[in-house]
Amino acid sequence: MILYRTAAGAVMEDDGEYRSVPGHWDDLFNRDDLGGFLRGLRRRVTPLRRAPEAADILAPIGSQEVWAAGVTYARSRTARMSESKQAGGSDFYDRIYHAARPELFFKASPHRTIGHGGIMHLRRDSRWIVPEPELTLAISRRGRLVGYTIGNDLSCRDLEGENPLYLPQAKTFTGCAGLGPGILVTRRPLPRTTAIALDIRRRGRSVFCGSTRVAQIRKPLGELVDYLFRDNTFPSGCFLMTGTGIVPPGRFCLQQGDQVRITIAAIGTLVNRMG
Ligand code: DO4
Ligand code: MG
Repeated sequence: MILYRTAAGAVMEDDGEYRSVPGHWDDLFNRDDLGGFLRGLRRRVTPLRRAPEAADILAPIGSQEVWAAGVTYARSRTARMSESKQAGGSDFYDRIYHAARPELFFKASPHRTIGHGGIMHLRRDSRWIVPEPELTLAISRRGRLVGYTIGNDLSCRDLEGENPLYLPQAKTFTGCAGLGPGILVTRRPLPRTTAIALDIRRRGRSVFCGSTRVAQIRKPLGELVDYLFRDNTFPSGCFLMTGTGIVPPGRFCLQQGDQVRITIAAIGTLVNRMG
């Protein structure tokens, strides 16, 4: 079951049928029995006559914070080591890749988060910006898995490479986080063979595509959540982007007008234009 947030309220999709879901988004997000509640609606609520229009789908976020884990894939470690070599920062990334404590950072508040079909923002003082396609966990205020969505951890490689202390500026700015289109509601682990695919299109032509698999993530996802919730509370729940395993080569940089498409088959495709 996929839960969408639309201008008219929450909508669930199940086996190609769409139903309105009663309730406030933050309350739904934090229901311990969300899966059971949605399954119950299949009997009680008549399906909508048609699917919500793509333009009506909002980011699946209410009052949740968006956090992110970093250097969870070998590809990310290699890319960070090379971008920070000149600044002498490369050792940090190798060490964090092997360390027990993961890299976790605040990524975005709801107002910096862009949903499916929305325009993300390229920082004007960066010359090296890439999308980071990331499996993203939705986690309730009690630390329980609500389900999975797709995240784009838009990142400025020149800033983070110049000095690791610039990380907050490289990561957090207006329109920096893509999220959606909806949340796959399940408590079950995703199969490790699940693919994450990125396609970047410029003037209708693909200029980069790549893919990875959930199995390439170095740490168990539950361990990332445990660290995130250590001495940290999330009154409305949160999202956790789990790191990127796809980094475009060399100095590849996004341009205004590019379309970024991220697909995780069980969840859908998150599409955003860069502005
Ligand atoms: O430390 C840099 C950020 C790492 C990151 O965002 C990732 O690996 O996805
Ligand atoms: Mg990332």
